[in-house]
Amino acid sequence: MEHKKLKSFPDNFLWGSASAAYQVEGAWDLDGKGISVWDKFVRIPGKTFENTTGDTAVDHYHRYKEDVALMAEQGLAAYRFSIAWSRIFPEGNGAINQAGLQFYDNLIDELIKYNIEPVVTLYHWDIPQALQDAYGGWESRRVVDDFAHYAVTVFKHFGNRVKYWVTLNEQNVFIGHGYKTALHPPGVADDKRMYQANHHANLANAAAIAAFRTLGMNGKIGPSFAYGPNYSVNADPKNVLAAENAEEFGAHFWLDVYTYGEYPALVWNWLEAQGLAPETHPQDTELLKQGKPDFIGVNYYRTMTNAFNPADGVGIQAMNTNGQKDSAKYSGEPGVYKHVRNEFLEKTNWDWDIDPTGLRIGLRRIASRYRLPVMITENGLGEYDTLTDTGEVNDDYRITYLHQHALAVQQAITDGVDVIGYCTWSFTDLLSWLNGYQKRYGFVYIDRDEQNEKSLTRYKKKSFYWYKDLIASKGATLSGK
Ligand code: BGP
Repeated sequence: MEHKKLKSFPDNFLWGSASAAYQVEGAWDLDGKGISVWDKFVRIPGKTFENTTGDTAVDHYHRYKEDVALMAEQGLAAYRFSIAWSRIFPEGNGAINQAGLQFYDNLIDELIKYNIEPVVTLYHWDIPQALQDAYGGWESRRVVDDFAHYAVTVFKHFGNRVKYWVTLNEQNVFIGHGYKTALHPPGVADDKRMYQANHHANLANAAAIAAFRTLGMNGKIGPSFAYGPNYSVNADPKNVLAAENAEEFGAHFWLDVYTYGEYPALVWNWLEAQGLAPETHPQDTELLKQGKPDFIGVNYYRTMTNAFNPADGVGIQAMNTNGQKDSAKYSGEPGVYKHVRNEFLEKTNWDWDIDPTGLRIGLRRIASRYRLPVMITENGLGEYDTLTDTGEVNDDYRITYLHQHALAVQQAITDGVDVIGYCTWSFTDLLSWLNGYQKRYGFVYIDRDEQNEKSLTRYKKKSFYWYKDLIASKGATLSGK
């Protein structure tokens, strides 16, 4: 629908930006921090682009005051960041590391000093290695209690200052890459183990939210989901069916559990037939139903386009982690769907389709099926940036991308979707898990690359000023009204 006039963004809209502990902090073994699975994984040669690590990352651990001052200068209303579980519990459970709490106390206090709302993610992929060693991390039910205990600890400690919490970041990605493609730790490729680990993550998510309710926390909580809405390549019914399969397996399979405490029957039935359904306990459904979130966090980067895939069809194929356009191959799930090229969309140099309308479509689908508010917890463009001799980065491509996506959010709000915030990915440049430092997302350029930490100096990009103006206008500059 084409609206004659777009609704204004709400006054309390959270204009934000986001990061994750491993990607920005550095200080991987400082001040009592334990080792996480990523600290170990990146040390296996060939796992990341040019063997990059987050050992120093962009040194946010030591430079958080400078970074928060830049956020304040930009006028950010919210900053989403994650707590490194192994900074608080170096062994995953047991003794608390006070220095870990202190770091996040300092960061939160600094944000509040400038009226920036902290949005805190409990888990952005960095489970303590000690729990991986002790019982296989997400593959054991024991993780549910340990995660809930960690969550309760940080709720109690920071809850007087933090009102927005994200439980798990992109469960679909850390489980998929951890246990199917083997691209993330623990580097397993086994569907049966994947669905079991995923079930435990569902329980952990629900246990954290249930504890949040029991404690009577004053705030809102929800998971962040990597949502790539699915299209059919054309109107051939067998391709439309494949696209619906992709939406069931790629979205409802998680979002239904978060919202309704139940797996979608269609996927569950398929998993049972394949012998892949996870082992469950009779009391699981009761716990899952206690995990209903206050909002759904959406991390949106792209849509996926689908076609029929026969039972002996294509499976997992190579991703593009080197920034050479057209080097990615399209993956699929044999007998279910396969992803294909969308000829209507441009791609980034990392082969991600650029599709602002897809964000509007995704928001509407969530509103329609789940009837919950949405916080966009990530959206951004990963691209090469060039720092000029005069210290400028003219990232007009990023401005265009963000402008079009923020406008799609405004259109979705006008359609009737309850969107409570928009966090770009990311505030500063940071480590891209598998793509090193050359795939940049930030408003703030960081002087470092894969080979060399260089000066780590911060430079404001052109997009920094664009977002500053957008926030100051409360979004009015988007549609020119
Ligand atoms: C999301 C993650 C982020 C971030 C982003 C960009 O999946 O939650 O942590 O990395 O994607 O992805 P990438 O770094 O692979 O380009």
